[in-house]
Amino acid sequence: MAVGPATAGSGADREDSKDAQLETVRAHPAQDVVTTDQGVRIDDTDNSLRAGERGPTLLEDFQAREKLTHFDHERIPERVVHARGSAAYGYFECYEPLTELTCADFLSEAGLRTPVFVRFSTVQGPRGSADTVRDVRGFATKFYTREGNYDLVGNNMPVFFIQDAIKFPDFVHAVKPEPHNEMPTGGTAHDTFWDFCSLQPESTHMLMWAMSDRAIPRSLRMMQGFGVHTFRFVTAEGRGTFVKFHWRPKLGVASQVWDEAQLTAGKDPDFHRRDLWEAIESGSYPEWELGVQLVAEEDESRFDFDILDATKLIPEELVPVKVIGRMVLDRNPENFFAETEQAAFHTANIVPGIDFSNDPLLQGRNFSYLDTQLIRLGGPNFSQLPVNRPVADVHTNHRDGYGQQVIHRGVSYAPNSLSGNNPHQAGQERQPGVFKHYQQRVDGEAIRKRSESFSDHYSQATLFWNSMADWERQHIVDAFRFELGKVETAEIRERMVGNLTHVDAGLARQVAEGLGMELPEPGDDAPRRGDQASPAASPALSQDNLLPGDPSTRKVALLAADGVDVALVGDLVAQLRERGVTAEVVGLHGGALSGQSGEVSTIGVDKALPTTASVLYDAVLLGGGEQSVQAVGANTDARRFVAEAYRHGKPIGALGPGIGLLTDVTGVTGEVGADLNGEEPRSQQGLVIAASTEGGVDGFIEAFAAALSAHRFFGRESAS
Ligand code: HDE
Repeated sequence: MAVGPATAGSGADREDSKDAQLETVRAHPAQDVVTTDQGVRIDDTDNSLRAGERGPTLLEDFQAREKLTHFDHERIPERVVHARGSAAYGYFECYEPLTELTCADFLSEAGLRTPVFVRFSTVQGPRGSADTVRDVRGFATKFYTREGNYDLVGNNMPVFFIQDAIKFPDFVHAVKPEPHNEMPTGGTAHDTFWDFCSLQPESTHMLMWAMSDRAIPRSLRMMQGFGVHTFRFVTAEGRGTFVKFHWRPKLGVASQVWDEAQLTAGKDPDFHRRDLWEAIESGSYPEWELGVQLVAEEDESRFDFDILDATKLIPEELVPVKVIGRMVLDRNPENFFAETEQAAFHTANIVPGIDFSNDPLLQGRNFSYLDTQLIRLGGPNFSQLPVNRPVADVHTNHRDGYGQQVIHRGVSYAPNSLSGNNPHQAGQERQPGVFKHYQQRVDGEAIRKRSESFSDHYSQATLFWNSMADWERQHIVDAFRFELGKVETAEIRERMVGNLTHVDAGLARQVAEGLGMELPEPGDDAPRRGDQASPAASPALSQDNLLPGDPSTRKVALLAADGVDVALVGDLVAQLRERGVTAEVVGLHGGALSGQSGEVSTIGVDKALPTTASVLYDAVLLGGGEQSVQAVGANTDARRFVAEAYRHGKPIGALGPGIGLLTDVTGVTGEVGADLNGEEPRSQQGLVIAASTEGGVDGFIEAFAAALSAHRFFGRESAS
């Protein structure tokens, strides 16, 4: 327990300091007799104490009462938003001292590692909802620094739906399931959400992100993260610099497609949770780099948007992202409730060297998180829970409250003479390691008014649209059609499409066509600010420019059946695994496959077809020899597996007879199909083929790995 007498300067100095602290409270399975909560060893927890074998249970059965009572109280309220989440521990490593910008200790030394706990979440759905819904993802990081906990509570999108925190209850009431029937679970395709957004045009930029594939990530490991607000770095001398935080995944940014995401929600509602868990268990530790955009205080008004407005981003073309460190997640929690569920993040948990800006959304968040945690975690002592406890020492005069874990000795007021006036205040002078608020002049009328500089709700929505690749635009149009198509009230649909006319006429027209409605006249109430110093397009926003350089941890299903070519399949799997790819043999049945002469082979089935699905993989391989391919081709579920992968734009590799199966199942024609002839290994729109395997499969694997790195091939439709 870190709480105790003052020991100035002590605290964490190792990346595993948090783990060491947690070890002191871990309860390992005991090789002992079961006890009550009071430590009394007991004989039987299966039968309650009865008056006779068939008689009533006795009130004096304290064991049964204790067991049932504890169970009855197991649940706590789930988070009001971001209820569903998954988390992991790891460390942050600083690349270079940033002392010119901030006095934050964890950013002060190259190679310094600080333990972290990161929780990813969806926003709308309850704790038990599916992972792959269309939604924003939370990306909350707790840094257990030597100077106290710093929480960077961000999302996977750089902007937000509203500008002022006072609108948050309205927004959440609108996005949550409808009040009368508690539907839909986990999604935004319903009237109240679109009613609110259509009446609140400041949401338009964020809607563009939410309708893009960013809202259906392939993996939590393949998402960017953003602090969203403008924060401040503060130096030891008190000089401030505005800062925006960016997390960049080493694995690139990748998404599912909408049809796939919906199917995944049924096939594996825990898809993202499992993916994160398995990656860490297998030693493929997810990694992000932390970047910052820096704006000098005197440049605050240099842009044609307000940097205090959380519905705006700073285009990277205007202010480049400077990479300052990396984060690796390398340890799964051991108890979901104790760690992931009880974790409490708070935007106001900052450390010396970091401070707020006047962003009105951030200012409100700084109130809300502690407030909600007081009820969710049952009182004011939740920072003593193991996952939340800082590794820095804690000395306060706060006392008592539910669940107090500390036996405080001595007095609890200041000034005092009985404890030598301890814990004492550091005083007004600037001192290393002591938090001091950034000093800024604040002057103004008390006024409930949005700044004029927040009034442009469309320019950056247009910027986002302009920055998208064709396939991204198509997916955005499809998403609007889906979501608004589910809205029952015609006026809401019309109002929303009317707003979209201010973003882009073509977008609005396509959405209107899909909904079968007339294109509404654009209103004239869409102010755009300034001289448009921002670029017309920002390539940094397109997922096309955020692909990984290699295929590592991508998941490939090699469809195979009895009669398999053992040498070939063994070679394919081995070569893919060498490249860091997770290659799995998906067999028509479990166990092992037989070889070409019917012998029991060494090819074990990783997943039997009935237990898995195409949507759980990034790519498919066909071609384990003639017999195997024939059996796969005769199986309806296997054919569907391939067809779905094709439909979802995934790489499909086919060898020898597998090529016939590929063309047969997908019906691929035209330009793409034409290229599927010939002897040489070749790749066209993610369809990678090799007619012969006699000279080895190296060239084929190379092309297949390149296709995996490219993630998806949406040009297939247009090329066929
Ligand atoms: Fe949150 N948000 N939020 N939020 N938020 C919560 O805090 C809130 C906002 C974010 O894994 C709650 O402990 C207000 C923006 C994440 O435990 C609550 C406003 C961003 C998480 C709350 C916002 C976020 C939360 C619910 C408008 C991205 C999950 C439970 C001003 C920058 C943290 C809790 C975790 C959770 C309030 C807007 C991110 C109610 C008032 C913008 C990642 O306090």
